[in-house]
Amino acid sequence: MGSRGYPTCLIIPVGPLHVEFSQVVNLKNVEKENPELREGGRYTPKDCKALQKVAIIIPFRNRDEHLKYWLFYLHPILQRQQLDYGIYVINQDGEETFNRAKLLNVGFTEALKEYDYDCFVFSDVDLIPMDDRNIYKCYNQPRHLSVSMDKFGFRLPYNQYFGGVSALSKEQFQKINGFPNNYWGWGGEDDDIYNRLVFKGMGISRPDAAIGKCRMIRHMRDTKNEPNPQRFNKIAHTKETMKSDGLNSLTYTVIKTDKFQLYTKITVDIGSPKS
Ligand code: UDH
Ligand code: NGS
Repeated sequence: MGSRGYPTCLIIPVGPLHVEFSQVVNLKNVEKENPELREGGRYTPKDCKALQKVAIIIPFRNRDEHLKYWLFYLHPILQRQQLDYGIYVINQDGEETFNRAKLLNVGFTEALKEYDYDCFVFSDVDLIPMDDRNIYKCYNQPRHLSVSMDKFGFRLPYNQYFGGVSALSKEQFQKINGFPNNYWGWGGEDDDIYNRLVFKGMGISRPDAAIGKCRMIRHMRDTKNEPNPQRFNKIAHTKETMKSDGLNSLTYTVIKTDKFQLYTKITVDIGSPKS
């Protein structure tokens, strides 16, 4: 992309956005409303130099209705933010217990095979920002973006909370050996990531509570994502386990890659708790 010589892109935000989930989203319409997207959900600003090259990684299984809302709301926001971005939905194959953090490691690795991304935004499929000044980019310190969620009364549930939506540069991610691979089921993996950042001497950067407002699409608990009974014991040992559990121990098999107009879907076999 010959962006050299172009001026840095100027962001003109809207500010607070109206977000609701009453209307059904039709993806054909979303495609029409976002004509500048390239195959796989890629966008590059035309006449200016993007601030950053951002891969957005979404851990996924069986949440197509949520994904439609996410694509409907996020594509226009990300384009207004003038990011050179790509959307990667990492779909866990099979019926084994869900593993959010391992899927995120896969997303990081696979996205880098496609393009020289310098920033990675990890987002749950059911979280929509309510203000486009919450920029989906990386900062000097790892960024927590979903700081003010409706379900927590628009505040942090606890100070160390790092779940929902976060952004790490390639260097920040590699410094912590990526995310843990062995949190199967719900809970704790985001606390483990927080621990990793702290043990590597980093701090968390956050937008203020007004700009960080976001809505979660209400839903029932998923099957095969029950609370992990080992999570408390595991987060007590991050300091030792992070050396050998992460990017340096990641194994998986890509089953299928679909390049849609609005996103890239990578279906992956990540094994099971026993393997
Ligand atoms: N995810 C899936 N499929 C699953 C499980 C998780 O796509 O079967 C992804 C999805 O991106 C989701 C994220 O992983 O947003 C995190 O899932 P989670 O179950 O940890 O978190 P969430 O906040 O639900 O979505 C928490 C339990 C909800 C119980 C609600 C009872 N009213
Ligand atoms: C903590 C979990 C986190 C989780 C957070 C919010 O207790 O993984 O709650 O959960 N940590 C442990 O269980 C050790 S939520 O209210 O969104 O379901 O992200």
